[in-house]
Amino acid sequence: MLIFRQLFDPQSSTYTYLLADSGEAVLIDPVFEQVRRDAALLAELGLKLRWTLETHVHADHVTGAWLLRRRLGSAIALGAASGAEGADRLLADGESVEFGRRRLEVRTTPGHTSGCVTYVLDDESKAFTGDCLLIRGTGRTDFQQGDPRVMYRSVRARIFALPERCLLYPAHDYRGLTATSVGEEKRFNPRLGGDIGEGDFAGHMNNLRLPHPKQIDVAVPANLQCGRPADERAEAAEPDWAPLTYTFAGVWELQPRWLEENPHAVQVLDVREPAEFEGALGRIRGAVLIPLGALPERVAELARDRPVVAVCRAGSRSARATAILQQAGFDKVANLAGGMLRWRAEGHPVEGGAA
Ligand SMILES: N[C@@H](CCC(=O)N[C@@H](CS)C(=O)NCC(=O)O)C(=O)O
Ligand SMILES: [Fe+2]
Repeated sequence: MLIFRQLFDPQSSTYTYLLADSGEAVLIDPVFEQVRRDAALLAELGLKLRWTLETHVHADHVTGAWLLRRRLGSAIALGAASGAEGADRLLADGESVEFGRRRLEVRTTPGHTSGCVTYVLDDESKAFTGDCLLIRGTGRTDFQQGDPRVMYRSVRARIFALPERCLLYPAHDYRGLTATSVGEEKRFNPRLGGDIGEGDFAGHMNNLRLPHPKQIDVAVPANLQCGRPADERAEAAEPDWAPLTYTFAGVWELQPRWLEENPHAVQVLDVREPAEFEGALGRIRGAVLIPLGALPERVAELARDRPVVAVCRAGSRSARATAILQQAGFDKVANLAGGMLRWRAEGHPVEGGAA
């Protein structure tokens, strides 16, 4: 069964798409700053990332392709006309990229840039149009060899040639719209739908007068290297004080076993109510009790120079505690995965509690 997710980067209004089948995934247009999030989702869904696919060399954000390859071993592919270096595969018109039992077909759709491609799912139920066709709009054509007449022909001959029911997913939307269809855009696209001709479209596009993307001077050179930063150390530092897991929910988690083996490396913060702390589940030796409701007022009781591991009954309240601590400026914070329930179930030592 096809797995499909639409992910959003609020900074650049970029959509990243996850498609997967039989345990194998592709990401279309991943964003550098969202690699940690995307890797967490892949791990939670039990997916192996085979490919990162670019619709084009982006001007407004750096792709996550290089960083994902480094972290997860995925291969990088993008259009042959992109001019990018360092890809594992350069895609020509009509070629396919496979994942599980499914595949995406490559259609060259230049116009926003000369190297733009659209990826069409094998059954033509979905297509990923990059910055060629947007929802009731189009990508701009005023830089990176953009050309409105070329874009018009790409849309009309390559995208509008798909079945009307085919859902279209762009690389951006600046109003929060998420998807459209070939039938809808043929009728309602205000720039090139209906009877609008190539000259009309060029007239519209040549008068947009948009400011250049804020990131263009950083993004284009990095993306021409598939997202390899000029300074490789620019990669966001991962916490190294313990083997933490980042969840798609946005929480740093620590496994119970490591805490049992490294009891003096951290301060354990128990955020349950006093009766629970004294109750049947027991508590972790040395844990400091600050009930969650009192934590915002009592953060000063915790040392700022030692990592904090938050714990509660099942891991929910302590997850909230990690967010409160991060807001209060603590940078080494983690949630004890599964809380006291899992700590007990796995037989780790407790103080107090029922035998
Ligand atoms: N304000 C945005 C502008 C982004 C931008 O220009 N996006 C390009 C795609 S790379 C586009 O085609 N935009 C179409 C539009 O803004 O109508 C930024 O600085 O990043
Ligand atoms: Fe773009």
